[in-house]
Amino acid sequence: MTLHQIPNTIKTDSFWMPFTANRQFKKAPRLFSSAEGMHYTTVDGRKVIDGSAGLWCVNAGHGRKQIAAAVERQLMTLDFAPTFQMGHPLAFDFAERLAEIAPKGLDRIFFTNSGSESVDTALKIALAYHRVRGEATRTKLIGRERGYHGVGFGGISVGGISPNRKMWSASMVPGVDHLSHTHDLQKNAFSRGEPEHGANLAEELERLVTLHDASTIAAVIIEPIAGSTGVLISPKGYLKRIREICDKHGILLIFDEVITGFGRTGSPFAAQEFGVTPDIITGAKGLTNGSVPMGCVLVKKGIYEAFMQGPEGAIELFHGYTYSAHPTACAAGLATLAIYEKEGLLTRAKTLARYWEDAAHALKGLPHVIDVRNYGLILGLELASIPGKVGARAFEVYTKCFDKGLLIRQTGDILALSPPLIIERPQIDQIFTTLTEVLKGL
Ligand code: PXG
Repeated sequence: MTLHQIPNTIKTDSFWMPFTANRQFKKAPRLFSSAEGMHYTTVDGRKVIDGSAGLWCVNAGHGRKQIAAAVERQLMTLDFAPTFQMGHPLAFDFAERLAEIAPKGLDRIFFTNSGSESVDTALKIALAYHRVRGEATRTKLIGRERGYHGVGFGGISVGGISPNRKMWSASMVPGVDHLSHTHDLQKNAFSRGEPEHGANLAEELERLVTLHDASTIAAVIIEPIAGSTGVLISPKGYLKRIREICDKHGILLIFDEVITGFGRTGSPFAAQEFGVTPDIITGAKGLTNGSVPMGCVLVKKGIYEAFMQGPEGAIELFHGYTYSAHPTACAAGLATLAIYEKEGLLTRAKTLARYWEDAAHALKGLPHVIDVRNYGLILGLELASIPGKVGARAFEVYTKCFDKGLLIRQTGDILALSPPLIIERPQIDQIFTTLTEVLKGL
């Protein structure tokens, strides 16, 4: 088989691929057939180093036998159990274990099946929380430009990426406003870690409070590091100031940690890394090492308690999914947490961050590179766009990297890297050697 050729037994017509240029892809499909550790293997037998942990989710690396064994065991023992007015022990065990690694106080856990569901769940909990406390006028939600919060109606409404919104602009959740994004290449290009400039943008929240009145605002949702939009790291002091303004006005703060959770920044959650505790955290992805779909919403105990009021026999929150705390997902999640703990993966990014950073910033000066930004084991690499062809240059880098055995992510003219947290230094070198070769050859 030639490069990219797929067995002619595979027909590509029926699968409508998500967030993909379907026609272009199907002309030259890129297909993986197996994965182990830091590597994928393509259907034509090539080894590809995983520079993106799948889609920011395979934090403990691929093919973890302990997770597979736990899933198999669970499927053979209890394949499904309802969690509506019923339960199974693993759901409770898993929630307790998560509460142990969560920021202090966020020890009530709601389970979902994806990041998008976690976001919509968090927004619904925030709105309902104010209502059960008798502040039913707090109905507005504040998101951010360039924010990504999944693809549910709640998530796209608070999100700030135009193509994800425009088709549905008349169907958005009402009462949403947005803060500005914090991306400022003029002031912050080639920052190492948190950028110096931009904390003042948090004051926009005060402006929105003045405009709408605090009594109308339920919650603010923010990614501590925005991933999908192209790795925007919050400026120094920004998150802390947002927290202060929320506290001052009784507004709930939600951190969307779907990508920053589970060790990506060097702490279990970005909230701990940046020393700012939100009221609610959304998670998914690394929760099960990407092995079984699952999401979680970590909620402050006080918020949970606010719901535990009325008659004891009354359902407190009319929300949940058939597969909330699915036994197989819980088994995968518990095995994942055990690996994270045994191998120190929730803090390992901290020990590699400096090496990663130095390797990344050596890309400065290569053709078309207009920014390198990094935190923990995350890299954003921004290229100058070809006039009139936004995204074309980065897509070329993306495909050339793939041809040279490196998987990364691309959005617009930004490339994002977020390797499994098990990565070793020689593999970091390999990733940056490949990137350098590709950039030099543009
Ligand atoms: N919130 C955040 C912050 C995310 O990054 C979601 C919510 C939605 O999660 P689900 O599980 O519903 O997809 C995400 C998802 C990329 C990439 O390459 C990022 C995501 C998904 C796919 C690709 O940056 N993030």
